[in-house]
Amino acid sequence: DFVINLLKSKTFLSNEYTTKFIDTTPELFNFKKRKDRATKILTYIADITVNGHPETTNRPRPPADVKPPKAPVLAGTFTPPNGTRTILDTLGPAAVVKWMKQQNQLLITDTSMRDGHQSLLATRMRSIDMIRVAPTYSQKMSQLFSVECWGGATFDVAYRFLQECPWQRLRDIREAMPNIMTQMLLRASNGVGYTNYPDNVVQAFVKQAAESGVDVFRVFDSLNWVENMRVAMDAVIDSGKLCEGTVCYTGDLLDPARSKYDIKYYVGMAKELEKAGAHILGLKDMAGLLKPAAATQLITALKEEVGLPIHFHTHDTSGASIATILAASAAGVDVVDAAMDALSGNTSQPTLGSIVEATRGGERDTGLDIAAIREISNYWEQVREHYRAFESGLQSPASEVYLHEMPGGQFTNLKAQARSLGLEERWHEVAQAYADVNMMFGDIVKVTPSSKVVGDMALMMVSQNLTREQVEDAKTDVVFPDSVIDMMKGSLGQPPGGWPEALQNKILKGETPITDRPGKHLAPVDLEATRADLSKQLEGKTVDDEDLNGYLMYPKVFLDYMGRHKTYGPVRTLPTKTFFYGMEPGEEISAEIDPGKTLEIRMQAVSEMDDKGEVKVFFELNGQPRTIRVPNRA
Ligand code: BTN
Ligand code: 3PY
Ligand code: ZN
Repeated sequence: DFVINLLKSKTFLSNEYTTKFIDTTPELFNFKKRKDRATKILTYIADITVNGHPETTNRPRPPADVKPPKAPVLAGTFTPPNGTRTILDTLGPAAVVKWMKQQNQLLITDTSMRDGHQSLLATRMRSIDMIRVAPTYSQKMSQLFSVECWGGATFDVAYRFLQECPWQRLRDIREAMPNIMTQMLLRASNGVGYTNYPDNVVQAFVKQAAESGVDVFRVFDSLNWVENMRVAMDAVIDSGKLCEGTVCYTGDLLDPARSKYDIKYYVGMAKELEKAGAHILGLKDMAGLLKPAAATQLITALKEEVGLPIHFHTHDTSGASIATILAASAAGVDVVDAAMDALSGNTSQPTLGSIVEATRGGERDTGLDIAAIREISNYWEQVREHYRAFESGLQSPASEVYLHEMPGGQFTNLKAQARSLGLEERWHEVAQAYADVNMMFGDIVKVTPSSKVVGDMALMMVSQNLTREQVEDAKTDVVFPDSVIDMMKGSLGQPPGGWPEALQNKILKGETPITDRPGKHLAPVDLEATRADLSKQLEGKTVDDEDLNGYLMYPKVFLDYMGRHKTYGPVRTLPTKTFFYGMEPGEEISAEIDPGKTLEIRMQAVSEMDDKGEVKVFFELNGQPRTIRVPNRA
């Protein structure tokens, strides 16, 4: 019943639930028998029940008795306390910066809804599990600096694997949590994709993200090339939201043998970002490599030389990140990222509750309510159980991260890729190869998408038993992965000091690389022509700006999503267990497909397969019997 109450509460998706144009234009389907949304959802449940969900087949299952997660119960009505969003909304970005500088407490960004599940659960967390707890954040965590809940890998995973619209997720969270700033991760010219996009596509995307609800944009470049960040940064600044221009940390500041990335390098880049108009300086330690003593040096230097508030992001892959957080805090960092306890640790962010406890009573006391944190974390703990299929199986922190330097978000992914290539047993060789490739490429920043290129190369070397010497040897023939060829052509931009020439020549076989901004070589997209063309592909329907921007980022992924949406309807309203595992006879669920329009679904039974290979699934829908036939593909 809590589900019903929850769904009735103002908090849950008071917007439209579904991808607008399909659902509001039934005439689209006149060419065949039109199915209503309830029938589509029943078809989905029947199909998953009979055939399983492709993403969870052969993966560990949630405990048999897993219960729907219960969000904390909130007092009837409340006015959200003022938070950072209130300042941004009423006074603008400069006022937020001014406010930040006046604060003594260590400010916190909660990453549970983005990097937390991206790094622990393969980015598979569904919107419904986030939106349900957003009102609790609004009411009890209003002192948070921001909630990171969008961007990075979440954008395409939403369409591709979760069959839901990322824009709607953003609007829903925004509405349920109007007083705290939302934050997104933007890969500068790579948008939320893996390759550079034309400038006007990046600009349109940022404009839409700002309109749909993003307040803080963390903008980084995968090679730390400021030149390639300006288009995105300018677009953020123009939108009136906060631009967090970001330096990615790599290597080891304390190692004299890794002098390429020294204090001077980081301070220099930070100053460039300040000049480029950043409101906040992001320091992004995507692999969790910044050691405590290095944090003291680096934050102290940045504080002295740059006038911007500093926002530090790290990962706990080594297990040592809390020490670094405390060192950064003592050196005067303004904001740090943390994940709620149940979604923290290992390749995710450091533990939010533990940071709150560790700083309590000191000069940087966060002022956050530890009881509220426990309540919210208990909710995330129940949520996490539903995603066992996506757990990495990583058992412990590992100092090996200082060898391979893989970003937290890539680690488990690359491990899964290695497994699928039959290289699981050779994982530690992959880790070593990853480190070798980094040095071979000139010691580069490794973060999406450059990290993926290094990973592709490392897997290739291990699977073909190639050593660094062989790859570098002009006389040994090597077939390089496309992503490596592309990066050496300059398609992701330029690393500090350029690419190693001999290797680049070998890879490009005489082709001349570009050395200026890839965006300069990409013609602007005719947005209105694209909209018209997309509309045609979608049988004549009006295409709004969110859908247009989704299509521009990921044309095929978006179209596939739309195709499935036509068949299965607003499956985002289903409980997570139902979405991934279907239903059992006797089970009852509800799904609110529009504000106030709730489907009460009871599954009765599943028939034997008939001679056409079909199975009948018997439901009760709002008390009325319904039978759905699906092919048995199992
Ligand atoms: C996905 O493709 O992973 C998410 C959407 C669900 C697609 C449904 S699941 C049942 C049926 N079997 C498939 O392989 N695809 C559809
Ligand atoms: C992303 O780009 O998705 C990242 O999380 C990089 O760290
Ligand atoms: Zn991260």
